[in-house]
Amino acid sequence: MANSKFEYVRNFEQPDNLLPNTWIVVRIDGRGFTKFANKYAFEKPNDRRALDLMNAAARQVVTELPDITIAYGVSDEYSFVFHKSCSLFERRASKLVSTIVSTFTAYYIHYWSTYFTETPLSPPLPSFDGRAVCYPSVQNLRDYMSWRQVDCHINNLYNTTFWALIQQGGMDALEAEKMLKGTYAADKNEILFSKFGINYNNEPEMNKKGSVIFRDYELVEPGTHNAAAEAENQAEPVQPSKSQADNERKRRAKARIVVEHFDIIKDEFWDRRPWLLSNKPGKIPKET
Ligand SMILES: Nc1nc2c(ncn2[C@@H]2O[C@H](COP(=O)(O)OP(=O)(O)OP(=O)(O)O)[C@@H](O)[C@H]2O)c(=O)[nH]1
Ligand SMILES: [Mg+2]
Repeated sequence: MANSKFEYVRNFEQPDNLLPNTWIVVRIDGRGFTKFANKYAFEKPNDRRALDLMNAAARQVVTELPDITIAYGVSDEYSFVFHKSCSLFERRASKLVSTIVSTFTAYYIHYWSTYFTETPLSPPLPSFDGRAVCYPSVQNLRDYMSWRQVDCHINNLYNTTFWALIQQGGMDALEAEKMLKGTYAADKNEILFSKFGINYNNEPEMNKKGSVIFRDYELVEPGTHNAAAEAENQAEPVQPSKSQADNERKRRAKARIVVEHFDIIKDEFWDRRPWLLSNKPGKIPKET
């Protein structure tokens, strides 16, 4: 290959590798979505169309990147988890983050008119930032996911009460804020019930729990698999044989990618779905 005197600039490209043998989480977040939500008159505190649109875009990201084992989203954010044994893009942070952000944003704009049928998008168009974080253990990864879901719960309970005080209680934002200052979850539940007859438990699951996306296989009996320990004991990615890799790719491609609103904090969710941590596709459920 011919060298040129310009080629030295290549040396300015520095590595940004992510630590091997760790779970990589890429979290994207809508830029300036407080303003964006106002511009398109999103319903407060939860706009069904906006959340469905986030889920539709995230589902496409999971479809196009089979190394993603699970994704979790709430409000204007989505976390995509790459299995610790994935060698995708040589685990370079900038490549990984830019791929996720651009794929997600492209689909968000593509699907906009499906969910917002009356209001076409106009500049400034929606955009997202992204970051990649490595988590060394299954416990760290599970705690990360739990952190996001607890955050969803705390914010949603607060926002539901806040907006009830305003929309149904006739308060202004300052009065509502003052009323909620220093209150606990039980107090907010009580305000919702006694003042507005709202039982928080009956609020939509998507608002209370956020959304989780994964490939769906046949559930296993809890206690029959130990995917977490197996993943933990793996020192480096096990390279499957070519035929094994082909087989896994085909099964993954066949799997249905589902959007659910499950509790991902409890063990049960993970125990019944060992493929999330083992990265080995499970059994495709029989057609019903
Ligand atoms: N009304 C309404 N607003 C939403 C909904 N989902 C997200 N948002 C808005 O999006 C914001 C997301 O929070 P942030 O990401 O912290 O705020 P941001 O304005 O996007 O700021 P940056 O992320 O720092 O750019 C919320 O505060 C809401 O204002 C929704 O369903 N309805
Ligand atoms: Mg944001």
